[in-house]
Amino acid sequence: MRILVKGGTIVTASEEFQGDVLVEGETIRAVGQHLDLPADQVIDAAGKYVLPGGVDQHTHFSALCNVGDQDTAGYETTDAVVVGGTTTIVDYAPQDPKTGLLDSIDYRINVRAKDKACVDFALHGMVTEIMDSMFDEIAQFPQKGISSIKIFMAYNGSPLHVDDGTFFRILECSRKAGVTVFVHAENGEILDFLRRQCVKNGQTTPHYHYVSRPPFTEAEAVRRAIYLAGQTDTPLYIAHMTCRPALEALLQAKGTGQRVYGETCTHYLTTTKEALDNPDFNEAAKFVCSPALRDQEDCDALWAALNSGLLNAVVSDHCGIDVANLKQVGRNDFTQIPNGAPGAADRMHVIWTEGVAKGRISRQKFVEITAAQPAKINGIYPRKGHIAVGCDADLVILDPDYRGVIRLEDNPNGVDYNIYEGREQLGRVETVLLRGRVVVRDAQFVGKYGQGQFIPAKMYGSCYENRA
Ligand code: DUC
Ligand code: ZN
Ligand code: ZN
Repeated sequence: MRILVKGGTIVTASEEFQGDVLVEGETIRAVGQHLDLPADQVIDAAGKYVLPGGVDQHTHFSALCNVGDQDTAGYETTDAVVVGGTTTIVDYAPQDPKTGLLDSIDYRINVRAKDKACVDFALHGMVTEIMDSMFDEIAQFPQKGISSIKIFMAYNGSPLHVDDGTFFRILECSRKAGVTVFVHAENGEILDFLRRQCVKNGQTTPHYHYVSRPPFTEAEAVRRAIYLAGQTDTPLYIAHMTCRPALEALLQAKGTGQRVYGETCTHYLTTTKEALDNPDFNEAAKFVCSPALRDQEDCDALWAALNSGLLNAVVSDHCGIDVANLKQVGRNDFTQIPNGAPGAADRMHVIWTEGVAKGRISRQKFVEITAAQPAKINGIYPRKGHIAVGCDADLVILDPDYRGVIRLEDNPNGVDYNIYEGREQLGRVETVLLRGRVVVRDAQFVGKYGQGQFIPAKMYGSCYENRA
């Protein structure tokens, strides 16, 4: 099957030009101007942008919530993600109870995602229960195509928490295997104290979620993580950065030549902590995520950090947790509210609207932070995140003239809310190709459940390059 995408404006992280893309089978066969080649189907992209399919390097599908014993929404809900213009996710693979890293990864690929995933997916290993065997397991990541591991400095008292000694050992064995270490950087001990103190004082509404997670607890952990990574000469990737003091720590470390990198999330760029002040518990609980939402000046600092290159990617940190169900356990105590919100289906539209359409970032920067860099960091570039001969034919055709409003009912995400509900939407993904097949037409899913494949990653992702 040959598909010719004709007359669009092709945008990659490095260039923008009018042209055509010829797709044959699953890959891109030709890119150029006035391609006059036979095709089974021609898609007219005149007046539209042709972008690489989005790569969201931080999602949590079918994963145990940080509070309670239930899972987030599963891979069958990734139909909404592809409608939103993301064709690849790098999903977290937490350990299943009493199970090692590798077995948990296998189970995810062969059971959890099988016959369900609508997007292609790579995986991050994720430590959620410290085991002696895990250091040997990380050494085997290259054979499995897993190029990264995440650890939590927060959540003291839960199996998620990784102490500094274990973190140090993980840094060492990851460097030897070419695995990139992603860290959730918040000072767990101080958070534990502040949260207990709030509850003791009867301060139990979602408002106290951000009161008990102040920016300095993030900044301190970022500095400590950077220091430890520096001692082992391991590149470090800081997940979901939210605030100016944490960015300052990243900037200082980069200035010394250390290989340190960071991402932020759609919601930290576009939503402030006042969302947690809503007197309606349900409305406030939707925005309980960690780290907490911050101030407008932090949002502004994050946009600036994307433009300067200090931050490399915008991710969704998608967690499908129903507010009518799971979040209710924290109705009388905010510390019991499972953390996280859905966003993988909206990331591309919200960043296009708030970033490109409102003049905060260029179109090329958009591609860089939503597709190209995440693919490079995770060892799946240029197969993913780029438009060139030989790349997977993952293409998004976006209509910049669309004007609308984000509504859950227009793209149901498998969760009972959308944190961007009612926001204006400027521009819309109309057509999506996943490995050469049209899976979204007229902004509707027309693909198949199970069409998504596991994409093995190459080790030594881009964080290992370029000693600054
Ligand atoms: N960290 C994440 O990365 N996602 C959800 C909750 C958390 O603490
Ligand atoms: Zn985290
Ligand atoms: Zn996350």
